[in-house]
Amino acid sequence: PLPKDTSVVFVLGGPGAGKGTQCQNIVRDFGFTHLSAGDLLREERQRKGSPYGELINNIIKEGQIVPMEITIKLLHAAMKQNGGTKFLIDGFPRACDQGVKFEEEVVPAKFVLYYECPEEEMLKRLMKRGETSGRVDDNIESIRKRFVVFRDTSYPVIEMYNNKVEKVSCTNTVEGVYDETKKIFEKHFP
Ligand code: UP5
Ligand code: MG
Repeated sequence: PLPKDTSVVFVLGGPGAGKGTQCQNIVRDFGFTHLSAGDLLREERQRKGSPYGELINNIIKEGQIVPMEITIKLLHAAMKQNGGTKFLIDGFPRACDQGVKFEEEVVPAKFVLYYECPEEEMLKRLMKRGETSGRVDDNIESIRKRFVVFRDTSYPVIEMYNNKVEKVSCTNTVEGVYDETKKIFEKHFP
């Protein structure tokens, strides 16, 4: 079981909005542990002996969503193993039922940080990152699919959490976006 005072913040936003980038700054200033669901899935995909390697790879390439049992198991295990009490859960939940299940089985989220970004900006960032990232989903075909899944399945999560959502616009510089982010964390974790 997790410590009683465990705090979780869901960090959401479309593909390439800047979730991972901002999480690094929050970790530095507010002592959180950053757990990217996508990173955990990519790690699991590479792990020798993982029964899910191929499944995860295919789903990620198609921009689809990995079954939540797998993702929640990886997140929960990483939280227990880390031993800390403050977690940024980046890129999860990607569908409403995933949020419900995680909050039931693991811990309720304190709030939801939503990075809002227009698709054309996310597209530009991902195409640029794709020149060097080596990610199987940083190509135009996969990116288009990721956008559709975000719009249809993941955006409703933001609507579901409604009054628990802190929205930050991402069309600024990394520093500008972080200024806004920082204010939110200072409010919730004084
Ligand atoms: N950049 C960042 N901020 C910038 C700024 N303000 N101005 C200019 N440039 C900026 O940033 C993306 C790029 O933009 C970087 O090059 C950065 O320098 C630049 P990053 O911080 O990496 O954005 P992020 O939002 O983290 O983008 P990411 O691609 O990681 O988001 P996704 O949500 O698409 O990817 P994730 O790794 O979370 O998931 C990948 C796949 O895994 C999913 O598509 C899905 O198939 C699967 N998945 C699940 O199935 N379930 C899950 O729970 C999670 C993932
Ligand atoms: Mg990321």
